[in-house]
Amino acid sequence: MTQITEVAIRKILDSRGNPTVEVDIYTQSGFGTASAPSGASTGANEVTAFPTKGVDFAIQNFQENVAPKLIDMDVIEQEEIDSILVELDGSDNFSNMGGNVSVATSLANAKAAAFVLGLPLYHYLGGAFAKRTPYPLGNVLGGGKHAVGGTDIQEYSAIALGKTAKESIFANAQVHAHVKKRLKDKFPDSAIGKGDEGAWVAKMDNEEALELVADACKEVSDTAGFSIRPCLDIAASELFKDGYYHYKNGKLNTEDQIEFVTHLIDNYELNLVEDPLDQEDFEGYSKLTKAVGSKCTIVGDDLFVTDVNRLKNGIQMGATNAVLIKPNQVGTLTRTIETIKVAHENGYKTVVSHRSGETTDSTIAHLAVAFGCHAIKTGVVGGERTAKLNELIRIEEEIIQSEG
Ligand code: 2PG
Ligand code: MG
Repeated sequence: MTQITEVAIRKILDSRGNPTVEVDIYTQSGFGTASAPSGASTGANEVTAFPTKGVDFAIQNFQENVAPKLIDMDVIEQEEIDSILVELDGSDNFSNMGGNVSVATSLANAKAAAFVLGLPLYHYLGGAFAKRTPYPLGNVLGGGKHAVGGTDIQEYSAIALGKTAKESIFANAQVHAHVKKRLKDKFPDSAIGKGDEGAWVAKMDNEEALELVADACKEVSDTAGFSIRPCLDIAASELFKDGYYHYKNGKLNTEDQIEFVTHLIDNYELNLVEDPLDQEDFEGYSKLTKAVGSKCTIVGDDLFVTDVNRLKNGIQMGATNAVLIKPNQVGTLTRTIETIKVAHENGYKTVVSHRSGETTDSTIAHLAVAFGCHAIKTGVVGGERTAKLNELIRIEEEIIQSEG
């Protein structure tokens, strides 16, 4: 009853209008469907999302060479399914099959297994003790590769530290609305746009933007009665070239960049900073984390690309105190879980994350609860973002009801 009877794949749109894939896994007693997102500021060490011949080629390859091999395999054996995917790809970075094809298959398989067992995915993966919901982290203002004409820094976010995920999710939405109001007041005659993830975009200096977001967080926090703190994803690898971090108003060497980030953390009481330095600068990360790690969560995204070996190296060097988790950076659920486990065993926080090009797939909400992750980064508004947040609200409701 838990054997795979049929596998389907289709091309669907992501939120940027680019093609991505959705995979269905069927058994006699249930099925699972999952789709894959895509990044714009991708890390150099991520697996390849699609083979160079494109999405249509990837679909044909899957239908001819992968799907038939999955028939009769057992959906309960997630590790076996994932290792077959790695084996069938045959490269070291999913460049033949495409990491997006693999991750959609891997997640669809887990969802089929959960369905067959009659459990929600978070419960199937995390067991009876998976009861903690993550803090929502969502960007409210931005630029970089996600928006034309915005700040150099990619994401200015809010993390609401409410008692429930639900109140925190609504608080982040309020911050988003307050930021809009402040932008309208500040630039009454300018058009104000939105970036790929629904964050506001305005032509602003990096620090001026942070001040505005920090003020909006404080204002909402004062009425909400719990802490809401500003955060950044600097996506510094996108700024780094020939030994310098290039901003519109000048360039900084590594020491200056560390000083700049430390100043931002101290001055604006940042709760979390992601990718403050270039993706290969483990040493720079160690220096920064040594200086500010006790008061701020320093997250590696492009630095680790959810890869367990890069994370182990980072842990050894004291590079950060947290890791961003994006399943499509590594291509399988098994690899994703391995990285989360190593992080937690070493006292690192985990932040499960969306990509800038998303679908309405809400699997990451389940992963964040299943593995007791510290936070979930999903943006604040927009259908493909709220799909995940609303799923988290449903999961939390179910957990509260089950606790009576
Ligand atoms: C990031 C992500 C998501 P992208 O840098 O963390 O916000 O962006 O998906 O473009 O890599
Ligand atoms: Mg990032």
